[in-house]
Amino acid sequence: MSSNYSDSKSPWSSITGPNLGYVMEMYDIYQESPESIDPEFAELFKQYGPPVEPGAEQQPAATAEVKSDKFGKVLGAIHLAEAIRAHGHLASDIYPLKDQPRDTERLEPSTYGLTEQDLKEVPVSLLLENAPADIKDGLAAINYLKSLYTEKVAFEFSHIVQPQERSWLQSKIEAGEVKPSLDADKKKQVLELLTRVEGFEKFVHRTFVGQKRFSIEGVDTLVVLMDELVRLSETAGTENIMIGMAHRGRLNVLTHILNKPYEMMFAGFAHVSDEAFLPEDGSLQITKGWFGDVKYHMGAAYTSPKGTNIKLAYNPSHLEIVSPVVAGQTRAAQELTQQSGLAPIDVNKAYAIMVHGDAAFPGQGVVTETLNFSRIRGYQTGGSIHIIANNLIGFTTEQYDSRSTHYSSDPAKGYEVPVIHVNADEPEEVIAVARLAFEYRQKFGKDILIDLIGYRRYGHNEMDEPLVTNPTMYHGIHEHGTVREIYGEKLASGKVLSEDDVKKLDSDILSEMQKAYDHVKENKSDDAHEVVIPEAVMQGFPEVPTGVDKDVLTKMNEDLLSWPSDFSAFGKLARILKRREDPFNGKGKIDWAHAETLAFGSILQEGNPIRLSGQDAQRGTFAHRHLVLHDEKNGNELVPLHHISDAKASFVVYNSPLSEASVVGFEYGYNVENDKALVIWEAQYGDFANMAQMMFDQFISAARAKWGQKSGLVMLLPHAYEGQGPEHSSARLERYLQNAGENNWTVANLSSAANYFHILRRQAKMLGEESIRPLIIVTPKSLLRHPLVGADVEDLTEGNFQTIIEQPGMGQNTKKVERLLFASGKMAIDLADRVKDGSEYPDTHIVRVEQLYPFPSEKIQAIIKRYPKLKELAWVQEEPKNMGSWSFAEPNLREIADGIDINYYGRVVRSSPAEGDGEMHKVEQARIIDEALAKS
Ligand SMILES: Cc1ncc(C[n+]2csc(CCOP(=O)(O)OP(=O)(O)O)c2C)c(N)n1
Repeated sequence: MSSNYSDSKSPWSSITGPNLGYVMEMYDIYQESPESIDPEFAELFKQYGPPVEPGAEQQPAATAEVKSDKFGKVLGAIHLAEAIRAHGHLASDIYPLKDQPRDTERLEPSTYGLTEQDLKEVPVSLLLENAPADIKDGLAAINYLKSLYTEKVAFEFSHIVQPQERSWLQSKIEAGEVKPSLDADKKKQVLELLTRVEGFEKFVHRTFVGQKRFSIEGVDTLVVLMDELVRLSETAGTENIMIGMAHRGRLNVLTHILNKPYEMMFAGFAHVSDEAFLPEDGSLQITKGWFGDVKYHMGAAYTSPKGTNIKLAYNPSHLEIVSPVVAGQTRAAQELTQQSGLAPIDVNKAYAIMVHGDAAFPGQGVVTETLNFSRIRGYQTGGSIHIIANNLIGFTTEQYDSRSTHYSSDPAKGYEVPVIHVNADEPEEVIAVARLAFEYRQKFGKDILIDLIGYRRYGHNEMDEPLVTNPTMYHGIHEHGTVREIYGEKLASGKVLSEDDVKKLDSDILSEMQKAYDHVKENKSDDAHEVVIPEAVMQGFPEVPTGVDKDVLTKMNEDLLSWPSDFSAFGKLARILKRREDPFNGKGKIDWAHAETLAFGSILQEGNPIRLSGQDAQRGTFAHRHLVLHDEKNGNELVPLHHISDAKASFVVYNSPLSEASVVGFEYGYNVENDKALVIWEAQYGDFANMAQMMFDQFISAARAKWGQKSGLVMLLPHAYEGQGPEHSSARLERYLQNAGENNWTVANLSSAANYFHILRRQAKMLGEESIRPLIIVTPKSLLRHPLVGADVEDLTEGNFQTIIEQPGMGQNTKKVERLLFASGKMAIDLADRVKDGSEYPDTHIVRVEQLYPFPSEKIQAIIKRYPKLKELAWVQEEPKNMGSWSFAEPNLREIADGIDINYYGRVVRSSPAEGDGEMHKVEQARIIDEALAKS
């Protein structure tokens, strides 16, 4: 067979690298049995002979030609090179303690039947594109690849689907761009930063003995990494960096990334007010609640001299839960919402840095929920930079008890996130990795993960003795030098600094800290600063008119129903929606969804953007909403709310991914960042909200009291007992009422579309005000289209939100009424259905409690006073007695009952919220109504 490969017409001339390897493999098979390969290939081999590496004629004689009997060796070398790229990470030197096995077997030439001599004979260009000039043969190429893929940085990116991304990463790595390249000045800066990082921990350790700080020591280079990202962001003109992180190293990040002065930090440890030490230039902003939180949960916002805003999100103890919140904050910072239509997004304006723990990352599902946002249109932010501050331990639990994956970072691979592992003892490599990650995000707009592998110098907190539970690991740690020591020695031996300079840097920084603490002691005010509940929170929002001018509503309704002539709406839906003209012509009622759309339109006209999300939120779980119409012929989307006159702000409605925790967190974060936006999350059914329980407990209900963080988030929780079983009946209202306090949120269970219209508008008017608070609305299912719930146009043009509604027609004769029944939502409508005009129940009056919290005591008291013969106040509810609103309402009623009997009508105490059987439900519901309306 010919071995003259220089024929320029050869089809092989344009085939390189792994593809060439494949062709060679085919050729090997062809030689054995020509008929077993693709006939087209066989024909080419017949005509042109075996493949050749391109440009072989320019190679030195030794490598210009590959004898066909060497194909096996060449193939082996190509496989070896690919193995280094794909599996080099398993053999890499990324563990500072060197306590993990390095799997080098598949990187040995012998595994592929190769000797060093064989490798020397393999042409470089078969193994490496654009090889550096000093790489002269295949052996040198393999060693070069090993130096890139198996030393202090390791890469995993073969799981990425897009070839452009893979080859971009490969070319960056193989061009040596992820190798240290710092000049002497930068090296000195890095040492100074590391000295500060370590010095801060040392200073606190010995000055505030026994106080928890969740020391960063062992992953000190986390600060170096974040500092580099900040610098890169400043150069790129990024406006906002949103950081989410847990306890580990947080105080150090606050100090050295958000520039919270040492004085403020030490004042916190000394339990004295830190206010006096807040920088006067306004560069640092910190909010505080009146009830407070521990120092390693507090956030801050810092504006760097170059104008980049860096925000560290306030954070509960619940690991990883802040990730989606930060994603939502980031998205809000990227969107332009002050014009009608969709909100355009500029992902270069902001990005998130999410710092994770190595045990929490694979353990907490909210991490993958958040990763899943990365390419979903309503939630993506053009890529977050994830960092695992990997100390190889969680509390006392070692990796083998923590996860089933090889790396902590492995869940990210399912989301096509490139993973870079880096030895945390190597600050220069860490900086190189930061640069690659930043550039990758800018280029591909996708998440990337840096697994910063170090160790934890102390126990979980500094009082723990880790030798008790993790002796082997900690014997190793006790013998291991600190990152600063190792780097200081390196700079000294490289003559960048003298040993004395290194020592002096350390002592100078410690004395700077001592001075700062002396300053605190000299200037401390003895009274720990007391933050009081803001007046506006306690007062509540005034009753403001929320009606909308009839002409405005009429025009809006027309706009909403005037679709472009070339838009083909689904016929049946079009007919249903066109019926929305009727109430404006004096026929029929405005139903729940119609009222909602009109409220949204009016809010947009008043300048507040709206973002609504939830599972199937566009159509609505109960096929009632239809805020996005789909052209039946081509699937094009039409959002009628984008076409109303005079809208001044954006409107978006997204079908969310099927998750609650992360979506609620995201919407919460969005709303914190854009406080003028009406942000609404809707549960598919109300009780699914308990999948996001920690968002309600840790953020939505408590964030203001803990951190002074305001929120106007609206949550719609479908609820009602309609015989659909335990999981589709109750929104677990009791949970929200149990957490109610200090006017932290509004909880409503509504029975009227008009009232829904007004409460949404009232909420929009509160946005950006001191009195803002989240709003939880228990929303209907069958009541969505119920005639007793629908509104007339006039109900929307006048008035405001009604915290209570008296049953029309009842309670007329004040001298006869002996019983006052209270009910909310569907229960109130069931009662209304039964009593009709009320004429058969002269001794009874029904009051619908629309707003449960804050409880409308004054209004109820006024009604009680109206009826001198009252003998009974009765709470009627559909939920079991230990659920729903009874336990909350009872003490509130007792306070104003003035001795009148208080009774309960509803289901008995149960462990499950509703019957599984629809017929049983009907019997039970009828019993409650019968008993509640039994005449005395
Ligand atoms: C949701 C949740 N569960 C349990 C804890 C208690 N806890 C605090 S830190 C910790 C270990 C975390 O390990 P890792 O994620 O590796 O972070 P590290 O502390 O090692 O930095 C645990 C279990 C918590 N804070 N949050």
